[in-house]
Amino acid sequence: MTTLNFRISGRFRAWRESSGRSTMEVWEIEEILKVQEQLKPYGFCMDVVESVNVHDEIKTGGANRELYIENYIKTIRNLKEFGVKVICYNFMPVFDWTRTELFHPMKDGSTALYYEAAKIRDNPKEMADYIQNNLHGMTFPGWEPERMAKLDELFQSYAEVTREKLWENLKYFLEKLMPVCYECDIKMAIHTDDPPWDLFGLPRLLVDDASIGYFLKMVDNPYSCLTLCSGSLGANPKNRVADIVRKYCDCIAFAHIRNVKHFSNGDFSEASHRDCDGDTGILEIIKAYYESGFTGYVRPDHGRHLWGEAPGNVRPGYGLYDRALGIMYILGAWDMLDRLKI
Ligand SMILES: [Mn+2]
Repeated sequence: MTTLNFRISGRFRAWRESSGRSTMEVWEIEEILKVQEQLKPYGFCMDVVESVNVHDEIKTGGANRELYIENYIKTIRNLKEFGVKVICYNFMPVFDWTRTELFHPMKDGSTALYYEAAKIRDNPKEMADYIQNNLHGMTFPGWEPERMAKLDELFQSYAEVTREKLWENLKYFLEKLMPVCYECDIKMAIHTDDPPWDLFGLPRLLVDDASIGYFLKMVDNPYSCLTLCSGSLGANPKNRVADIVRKYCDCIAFAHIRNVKHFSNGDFSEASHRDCDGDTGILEIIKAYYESGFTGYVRPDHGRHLWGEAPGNVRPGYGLYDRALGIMYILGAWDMLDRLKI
């Protein structure tokens, strides 16, 4: 029987955010220890850590990048002490994941994250303010208030960063990390860009089959892997996510499984994990992982806000119930594939 590993990476991320410290600093042993103690009673391990964020100085190739790369390396070494095997990160300029509405009403009475294409053509500040105001004191990696307060400066620092330059800076960063990753036996798993297209004139790199192929060739090392997010790639209806899974399965260290629904005007909404509720092809994706013999880590990604989850009491996209339903949906499909196996 093929094994599907679920891990509680989201919990660790939530802790980092609530700690109120900048994600750009070194993650110190004492801090990580506190998380481990929090996880132990539940029987969870820390194989996967999400959102060890990459400083903008590294992405832009700024004057202080060596310092931040050094910090990153120290964090990798510290995480190694706790048995971490995979670090999920992203290389998106300025904004992390981007949505225009955090609690969009759905037909079934729930709410979900929503992307309205027309709004993205406007001022990025408006969107950033909207996100900040609707987090109700919660923070997200990549949306730290101290970063967003300096949005003009941030955009300025990316002014000269072309797509080619951004690829170069990613390569530089990874090549510095690879010997440490080998030594620590920790894989760097880049999250695909969300959504997978340029935003506000900022280039985005991991957006489709071809760019993923380019990335894997650029730093051809078993410790440079993918966090393949079906929801982020699936936001572009042209991306056939199940085919991408089959093609690059050996390089996927961490799978995010999530569903999105497209609209003809370019908008998209997040949806339940159930295949027919969206357009991502969740069952085909699970089948692709199964048939490729995937043994990496997987988690349901974002979910709807259900049963009283509302602004102020839930981290947008990270409701408890729908992600639990997502786990059972994925396991149900996986178990059925196992059952049908000849
Ligand atoms: Mn994801």
